[in-house]
Amino acid sequence: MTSHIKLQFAHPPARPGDKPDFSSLEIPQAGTLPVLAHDVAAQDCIDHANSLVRVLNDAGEAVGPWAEYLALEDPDALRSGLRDMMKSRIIDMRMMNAQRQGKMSFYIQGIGEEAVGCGFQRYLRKGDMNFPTYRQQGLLIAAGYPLEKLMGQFYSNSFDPLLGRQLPTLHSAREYGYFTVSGNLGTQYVHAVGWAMANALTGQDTIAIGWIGDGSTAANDFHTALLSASSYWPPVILNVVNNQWAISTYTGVARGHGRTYAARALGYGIPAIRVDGNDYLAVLAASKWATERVRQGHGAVLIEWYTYRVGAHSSSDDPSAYRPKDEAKAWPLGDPIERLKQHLILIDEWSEARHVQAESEILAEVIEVQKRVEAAGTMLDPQPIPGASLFKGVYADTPEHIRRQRQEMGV
Ligand SMILES: Cc1ncc(C[n+]2csc(CCOP(=O)(O)OP(=O)(O)O)c2C)c(N)n1
Repeated sequence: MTSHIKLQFAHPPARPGDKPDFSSLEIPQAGTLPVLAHDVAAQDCIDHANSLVRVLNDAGEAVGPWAEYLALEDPDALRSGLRDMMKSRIIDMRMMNAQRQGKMSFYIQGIGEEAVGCGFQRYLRKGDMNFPTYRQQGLLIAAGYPLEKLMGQFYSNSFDPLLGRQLPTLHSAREYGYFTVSGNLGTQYVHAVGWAMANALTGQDTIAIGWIGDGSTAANDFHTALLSASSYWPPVILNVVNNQWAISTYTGVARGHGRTYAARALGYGIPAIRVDGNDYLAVLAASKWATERVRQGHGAVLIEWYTYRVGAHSSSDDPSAYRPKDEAKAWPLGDPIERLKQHLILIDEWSEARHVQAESEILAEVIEVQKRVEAAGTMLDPQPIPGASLFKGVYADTPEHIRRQRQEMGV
């Protein structure tokens, strides 16, 4: 007897040795989708969840209704966005090198995805809370988080606010709206929804922002959070950063036969839009719209950021084992820094010379902080944090048995 039943397996369009192939992606023209009402219902988001909100066209012009809605007149705001993204990339490059030199154990970079975190941060207010993954460091950089603390966390030395108790890049910065990063994928979503519900119940007007990668949408927490957000309508923005890969697992596995991650939210009755995550202006426009919606009390919203993970998943990963070497260069939505730079040059607010100068200023700043932070200890030159730190920040009131253990340790 022959069975006609066969399982299907999602495969990326190209593997190592093949020519990168993005020909099956549907990339719409910039400026075609209308801006949605803040109280839009899920059933009226079908186009926005299946297409792509884009503002910058191939020539670098800002076009269409979302550009008008953004109405960004201050070029300084765009220049500082460009600098945030450049700083994020420079930090990534220097930290990856430091990891390769054996100065730190591990590093996770966000190269190619800088626009998402750096842009989104612009519309947050004090008291709002991100529940980020390890790849949203751009939120902290754009929030002006002190570089000493950021880098101290990687080196786990006395500059580290967490005193070496977390893996590098799993920051915790409550006062900067950055909830402690959990290494367990997906938890961010349930925490964000729960935090948003608690704040709504206690009459506060701050909002929560959950972050998840495309691969992690396969975790139960994604669905649990969407159901709660759908039932209780808390002030939460749920972000899916679709960067095409979950380590070596192609995005098609987590997506299944669904069309987009944004469309998945519509089934829960949650409005959703899909956005060109390499277009800094589209990121700003979508972030402005989503934060306004949620602050006005219209309930949860999901944004899928469509982007590409240029670097390796982490310092422990080798992407040449599972994807073509030059796939990142072929990504049809380009590089977020190059695209914003091109736009600013086009509107006479930037130049190649200013770009080179900004790069060297940012590099000098990062090197200066890095040197100071490294002087407090690296894995090549360990300077252990005093043992008493073990007992800090754990209990508000130290229980008797812990107090005794501390006494026994003599710290
Ligand atoms: C619950 C859980 N399962 C598995 C892992 C191991 N793991 C770490 S990162 C990763 C891939 C995540 O990919 P994605 O969600 O797409 O985010 P990206 O790293 O691409 O930003 C996996 C499977 C984990 N940390 N937690």
